[in-house]
Amino acid sequence: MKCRVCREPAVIDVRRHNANFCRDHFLRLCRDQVAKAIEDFEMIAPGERVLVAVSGGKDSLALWDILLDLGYEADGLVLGLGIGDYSDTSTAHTVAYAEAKGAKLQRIDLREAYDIDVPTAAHATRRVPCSACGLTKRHLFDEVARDGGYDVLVTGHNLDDEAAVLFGNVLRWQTDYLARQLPVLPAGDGFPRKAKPLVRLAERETAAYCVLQGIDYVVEECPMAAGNRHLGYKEALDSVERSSAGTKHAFYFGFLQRAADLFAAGVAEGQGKADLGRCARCGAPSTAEVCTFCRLVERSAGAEPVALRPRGGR
Ligand code: Q46
Ligand code: ZN
Ligand code: ZN
Repeated sequence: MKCRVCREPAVIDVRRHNANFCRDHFLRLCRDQVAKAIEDFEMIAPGERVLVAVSGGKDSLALWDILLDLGYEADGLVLGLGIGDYSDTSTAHTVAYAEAKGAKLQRIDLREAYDIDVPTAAHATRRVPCSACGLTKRHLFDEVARDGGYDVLVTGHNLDDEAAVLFGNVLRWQTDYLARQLPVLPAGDGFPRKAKPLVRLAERETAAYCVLQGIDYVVEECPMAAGNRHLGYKEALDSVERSSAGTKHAFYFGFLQRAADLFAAGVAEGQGKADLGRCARCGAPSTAEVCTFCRLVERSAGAEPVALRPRGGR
């Protein structure tokens, strides 16, 4: 197995590109793919300030590393979600990376800041954990980006994630979601611009990137994710990809090139609904007087902490 670029021994094969790469050329491939996504979709302009939503997993740490390498002013934000050991390990990897790199990291611990954690908030509000978690993350990422004057908030969604979400949205013809499933969403209505610079990299590649760069990341999945639909869609697409390399890429980028505009037509610009008001408590854009996050905190703060429960249990 030889590197496609330099003919030295290769360390990884990328079947989607029908090629093998040595360490250096694989790392360069990853950076080039991120740079291409940023340029093609106009995600980040030179000189803009970037906030990276970091989870401590391979994707967000690889993303942060590549952005710093490409010369962007990229700060990290990590949330202590209170999901048992998983959250502690995730935060520890993120802090270790930031310290080693001398990168700026902001931390918000839900228990310290709001007296809540994801399992307890899910229980108190009768939501499934990923719903309580998702709305909390979106709220806090948006808030920190807004308050910190960042131009863009980036997340570590990779090609496998986006293809799986697209697959789920198509299976259920979620046309509203399809209209917004883009690699970049413009700022608007008090929301920051949001971008996913890893859409040209597969999960296996971000993992290999971290290993080759010596970046330690949390390997376990979140315990709340077990059995969720998203993982099922990923497995289904993995099995297609195994017999036909490049299918995920063709599926996702084919959607962007040929179908996304059709769904987006008629949907108002920006990310929120028109005429959004502001939450009376926190000032976030909201359709109600008090936003969903403030209501979640109101109902969960001070509640007896609940033990971790597998998904589906309440
Ligand atoms: S962290 Fe949160 Fe994910 Fe865990 S509880 Fe669900 S949403 S699975 S990305
Ligand atoms: Zn090479
Ligand atoms: Zn609020």
